[in-house]
Formats: sequence, structure tokens, C-alpha cells
Amino acid sequence: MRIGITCHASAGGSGILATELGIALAERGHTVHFVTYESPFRLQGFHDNIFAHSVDIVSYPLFRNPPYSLALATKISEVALEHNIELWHAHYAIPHAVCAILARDMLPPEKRFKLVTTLHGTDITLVGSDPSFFRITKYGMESSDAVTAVSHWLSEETEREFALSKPVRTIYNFLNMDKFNASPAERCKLAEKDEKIVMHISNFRPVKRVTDVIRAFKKISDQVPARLIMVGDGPERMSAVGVAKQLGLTDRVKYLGNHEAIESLIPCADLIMQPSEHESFGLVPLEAMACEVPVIGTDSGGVREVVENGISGYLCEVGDTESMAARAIEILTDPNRAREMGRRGRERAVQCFSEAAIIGQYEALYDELVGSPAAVMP
Ligand code: GMT
Repeated sequence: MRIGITCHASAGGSGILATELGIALAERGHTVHFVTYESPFRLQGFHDNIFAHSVDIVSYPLFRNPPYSLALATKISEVALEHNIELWHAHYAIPHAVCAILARDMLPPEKRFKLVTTLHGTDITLVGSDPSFFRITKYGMESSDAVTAVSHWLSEETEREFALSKPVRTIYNFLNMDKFNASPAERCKLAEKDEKIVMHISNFRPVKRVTDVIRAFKKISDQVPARLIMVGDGPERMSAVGVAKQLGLTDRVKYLGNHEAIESLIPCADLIMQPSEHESFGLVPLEAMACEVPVIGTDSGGVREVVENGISGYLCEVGDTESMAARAIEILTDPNRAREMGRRGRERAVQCFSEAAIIGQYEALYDELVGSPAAVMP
């Protein structure tokens, strides 16, 4: 099938998932065209059947903010026409679903593609539910031929919040399990031999609660020789640095910034700590599970569908850094338990969230749509 994909190109979960999906589809013989503002973060190297198109943004003094969405819609339309795209897959409702709809409307009727919109979480929970975007987010979903969400929790939240006239289907996120595994890594550069490594990976946005990581780590490092490795970057980084300083932890915390090859870092960790307010899915916990690293997460949102509490890690109440630390110490001081949790996590990851388990669900959806009549607004 000839497929177009739009996603955020930066180091966020939705863009990563969209890129990995494009790669997996291309490996299965589909032709995939990415349209983004820059090359997607995880799209490295050459891939047969993948083509990347970047959006040309015109800056003109009259525009306070160059109208990126209009340029994106134009580019999608051009690419769809030139390459006879049968199906467009928009990742993240705003602005991608709406731009794809606009692009579809610009095409002659016989050239119009089918549109799948995949919701990733914050597009619904934070952006789309804001009054300034509510109606256009709803319009984007109603005018798509199918809407999917990355967890049952997100599907239910969307239905509750937007009362759509169509079902939101759940298709879980997936990973390439050959890429993410427990292969030994160079942990010596991150910590001393006798130190445990606690790791956090995110875009350091408020929803990630990075200062909870620091506070929990303080309690951990009071009892276990350990180092905290913070991977990623974003607006809360300075708060994390400030709290670590206040708690006298500056020497025990390393900030690595964004890292492209996260699969080589995660296996160095003894524990991954993700204390988010909510996660629609939790790609990082899944990556940790695939690498046989136990996870401390929060009992909130879709992460409950990924991490089994007490089996592949622990889910604590949001903000309860006391319990997070206690659970972490339990894992860090019992290597057999940690190994078993890692093993069970990998087992679950392979069984439920591997490419083999998920890609076929997208392909079946595409097949169902291509050839069926176009979506109409109710
Ligand atoms: O977590 C973020 O802020 C990034 C965001 C994104 O859209 O890039 O991640 C969301 O999508 C990921 C991929 O589906 C999910 O694994 C994350 O849980 C989700 N983030 C939130 O719901 C906060």
C-alpha cells in the first residue's frame, strides 16, 4: 500500500512511534512517505521504501507566526497527488489530523486518501481538551475515516471528553524487540562498579514530574549507593537541577540531554523511574521492560495496561515519593527479585507489544478502509 505519515519530528513518544511504524511498514513492502518539518528523530540511515519530505515554511514580515499548518496541508496534498497515496496516517490530532483533512479536500475526488488519526495522549488530555482547540480536535477526529488510541484508557478518555459519533479503536504501541534487549552495555561510564543506576527518561515537561524523581532518589541514595541518570531535556530541567542542589545531590545526578540510541542506555540501568502525572501509554516503561529493567511508574492512565504492578515493576500513587523510594530500594537490594521482574517484563513486552503483535492490527485497519466509502461529517 502507498502510505503517508505525518508526525512530530522531535524526540517525543508520538513521533518515535510513528517513525518506527513507518519503518516496520516499509520492511513489510509498503511504500511510506513521511511529511514533517524536519527529518524524524528516529529515522536514521537508509531504508528501502521510505521517502522523507520536509515542509517549506515561508516567513513573511506580516506573519507574526509563520502558518506552519497551512504549509503542512499543502505539502501533504502535493505528496499525496504525486505519489498516489492511498492512506494517510496522522499521528497526534493537532495539527496533523486537521492538516490531512485540509489536504484531502484539496485533492480531486478520485485522488482522495483514507485518513487514520492516532491519538497519543497529550493531544487529547492537555491540548485537545483546552477550549481553544476543543472543536477543531473533535472535527479532526470526526472527519477521519478511523481514529485509534494507544491504550484503552486513552480511548475511554477521548470518548468521555469528546462524545464522538464513531468508536475509538485501541491499538497499543509497539517496539522492535531485537533493537531493545538486555544486551550488556558500558555502564562503567555512568557509575562506579558498586553503585546502582536509577534512570529517568523524558521530555522534562510538567506532566513528567521530574522533581519527584529527584525527591525519591534522595531517599534511595540515603540507603543504597546509587547514581541518578536523567536522560532528555525540557522546561523542568532547571527545577530538577534546583531540587537536586537543595537536597545535596548535585554530584550524584547526571543529566545526559537527549539521546538518540536510547536502546544502548536503558540496559545500563538497574531501575527506570517514571513518576508521571499520567501517561496515555508509557513508551519508556515498555522500552525498559524490553531491556529487562524493572520499572517504577504511577498508578494512573494507560501505563497500568503496560506495567503489571508487582510483576514487571511497581505502580505507586502520583506524588508518593516515599513509596516510590521504598519500592526502588526493595528492587535494588534484591538482585534475584530484580532479575525476575526484568524477565517477566520482557516476556510481557514480547507477547503483547512487539511489532509482530501490533503491526498486523494497523495493516488490517488500512485494508478495511482502503476501498470503503469516504468519511462524512455527521
Ligand atoms: O510524553 C510526552 O509528553 C510526549 C508524548 C508525545 O506525544 O510525543 O507522548 C505521548 O505519546 C507516547 C506515544 O504514544 C506515549 O507513550 C506517552 O505516554 C504519551 N504521553 C503522555 O500521555 C503524557
